Amino acid sequence: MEWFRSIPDETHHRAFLKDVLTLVLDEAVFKANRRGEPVIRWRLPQELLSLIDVQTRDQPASHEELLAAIKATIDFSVKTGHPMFINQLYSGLDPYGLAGQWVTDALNPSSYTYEVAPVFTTMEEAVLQNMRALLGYPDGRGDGIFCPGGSLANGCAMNLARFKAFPSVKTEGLHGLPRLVLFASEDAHYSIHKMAALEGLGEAAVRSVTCDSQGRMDLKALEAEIQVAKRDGVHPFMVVATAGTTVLGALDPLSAIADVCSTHGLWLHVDAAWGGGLLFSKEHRHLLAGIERADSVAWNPHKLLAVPQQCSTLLVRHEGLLKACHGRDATYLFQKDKFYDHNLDPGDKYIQCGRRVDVFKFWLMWKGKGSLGLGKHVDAIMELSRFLIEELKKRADRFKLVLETPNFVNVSFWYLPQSIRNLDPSTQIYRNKLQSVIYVVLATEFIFSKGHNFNLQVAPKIKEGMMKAGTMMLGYQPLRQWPNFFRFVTQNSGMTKQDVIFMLDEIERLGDN
Ligand code: ABU
Repeated sequence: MEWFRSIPDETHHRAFLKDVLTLVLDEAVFKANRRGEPVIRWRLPQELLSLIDVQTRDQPASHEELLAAIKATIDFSVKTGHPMFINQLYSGLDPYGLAGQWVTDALNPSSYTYEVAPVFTTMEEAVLQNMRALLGYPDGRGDGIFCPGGSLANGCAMNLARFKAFPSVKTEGLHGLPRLVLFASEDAHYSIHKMAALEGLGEAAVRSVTCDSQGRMDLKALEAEIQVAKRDGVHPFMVVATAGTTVLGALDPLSAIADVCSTHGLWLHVDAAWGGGLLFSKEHRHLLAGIERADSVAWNPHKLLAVPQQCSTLLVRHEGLLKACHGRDATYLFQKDKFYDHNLDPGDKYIQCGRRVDVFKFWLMWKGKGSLGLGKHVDAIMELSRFLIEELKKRADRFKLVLETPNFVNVSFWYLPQSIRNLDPSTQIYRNKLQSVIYVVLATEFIFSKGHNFNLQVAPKIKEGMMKAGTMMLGYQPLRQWPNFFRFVTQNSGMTKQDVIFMLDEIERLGDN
């Protein structure tokens, strides 16, 4: 087989691409995501190496070999569009989104100048403006960028907030600046610490604010931390509020935090990477009340709105600040004497130079469903999680909610296997602890002391069972004082109530095996 040249030879290239497309549609899009098909065919790396030849070689592979490798890659990859992929803050497979991804990839643009990406740079500005309008910025004014993930969106916001307070930081770095600190809740995303380290603030610059019983930033604790910082002689410059914490899905009280920020002259950044999509829902958007007062907002449409990975944005109230903070005027790209208005080139307000286009898949979904359709998508997911809460309450002898009344999509819960439930009811441990969280801790210890093969942890064992059976993927984690619990999150509005029941039944089946 002759090697493929990069200028398309229509006969050969078309035949190959058609074969690949058929394979992808059959194996990765439709069949793969049917109920009853495995979410994953779990294999260890050594087994995978015997199934897929991952080495690249001097000699070209034949088309048949390539098609076989593509099929194996699909077979042994996780089917994130499957209704039972409920593991992470992304899932679902949207046909418009996928089509948008394909069109983008076929055109292979880099979105820094109007001349190489006229349609996409224009669409980016329109979509960012419409997102700002949804936030509640007057007429959608302000600025914004697409980011390579929510962590970098948060990092850019921190950099902007610091630049606004101390513009000299761009040229002089940290020299001569006071010790800067910012505030984020103890459940804020870990990127805040990462970015503080990356940006020379240091992890210790992030003052952790305790959460209330629902996982929301505690306002009294925030005020107290600000006072401590001022007493310490350090310089507070920013508060990071979270609209949808990763584990509990908590929504910080944004209006009240905005009041605190305005009293103390602090930049308010809202990390709405997860919760931002609520703004499309007429029924639920009130949960983000106060977001319109933020100086900046990180919002990932690839999360709640199920846009294909990756689609992250940073929206900013202050016009011109991104360019002032990030700009470098590289003359080989951003010539001022272009034959068109050079202000159409968005590239210099970004940190990256070359940049993949993430707007088109989102634009196509928004266009194809309308704001109303995206709102219905959010409503359907919220309804599903309310249904799960009811089901968990019906099974209260077997499941225990971590938060009794979560108000976003996340539903966190423990499963109490039969071996725990069958504790002798006459014992003190049973009588005292059945209804309490402590019970779960004691119960896992009890299992361990009895030599049950639960490796001290119920959730990891059930997780292993579901992945090896391929029936579903559901995440778990510990949080603060709580031992491992399951976290239900979905972004797949194709998931049904029957799927939720299947999930609970499957946990019971695996947990009692
Ligand atoms: N910030 C990425 C979220 C990962 C997850 O919790 O699924």
